[in-house]
Amino acid sequence: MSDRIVLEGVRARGHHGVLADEKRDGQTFVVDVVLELDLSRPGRSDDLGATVNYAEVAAAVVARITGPSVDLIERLAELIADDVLLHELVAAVEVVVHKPEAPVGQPFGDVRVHVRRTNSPRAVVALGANLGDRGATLAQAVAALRELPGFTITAVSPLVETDPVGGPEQPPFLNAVLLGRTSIPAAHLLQELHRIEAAHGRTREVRWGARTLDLDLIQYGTPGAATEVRATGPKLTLPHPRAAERAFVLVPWHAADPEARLRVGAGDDGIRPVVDLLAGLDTSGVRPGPAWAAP
Ligand code: PH2
Ligand code: MG
Ligand code: MG
Repeated sequence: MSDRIVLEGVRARGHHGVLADEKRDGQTFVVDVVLELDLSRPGRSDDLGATVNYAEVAAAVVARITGPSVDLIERLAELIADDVLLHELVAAVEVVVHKPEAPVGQPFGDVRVHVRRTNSPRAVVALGANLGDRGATLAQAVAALRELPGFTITAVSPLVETDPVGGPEQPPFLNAVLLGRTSIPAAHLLQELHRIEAAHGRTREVRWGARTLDLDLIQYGTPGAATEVRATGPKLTLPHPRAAERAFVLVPWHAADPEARLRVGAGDDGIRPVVDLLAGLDTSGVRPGPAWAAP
């Protein structure tokens, strides 16, 4: 990604430093921030909502400089990077913190730290089971994802019990949705989900038939952001083509993330709040499920 927003020379007085004098008297800190994000969408739409408002970034930087004292400019840079990465559209951020009045004890021009941090893609995984001890199997699947290197769970929905949708006559499902951040590429993550399914006795026979465990990759990356993966291959379709119609996915997803958004359709303007999609769906087949078993 070569698009970037550069904010340079944000300056304020702060009380950071290892020495007691620095904490008492304060000094000037200067911060540069480079945000890496796709600027072609705001470039086409002229919409501030499709980019990051640099005034808000500057305000966040000043709040950190003037905020609670830390010892190291490394720490200050990390905190600022974390703040900026809360913007989903930002793929990566570079933060430079200068401390031009630092007590270096020698004549010097500037001292600064540079850090670069990336926003790892978010992944949405739907879980389902309608054979065996459904709750225990789903809890084991969550535990397996927690152990998966390169995958960090950020939220797990409550369990819902749901009437089967499609397929042959079959018992009710327990469903849930799990959110995570991951450094695993989408196709590889799908393989890992299949591996976890197989480890729980799952065989792939009747389409939409009963199963001990079903793990579906619903969305990878943030819709509209550089992290988003859209795919229409034979092995991987992203976002999941039927998620927008499935109350057994959207109800628990919304419970885990009320702000969730899903891309619907092939066009560029199909990003919809999950809550709006739910408003048009019959959710009568979805009931509260049991409490999660401790995994
Ligand atoms: N999964 C299906 C088909 N139908 N119905 C419910 N209620 N829950 C599911 O997880 C489910 C389904 C295909 O994976
Ligand atoms: Mg499924
Ligand atoms: Mg599946």
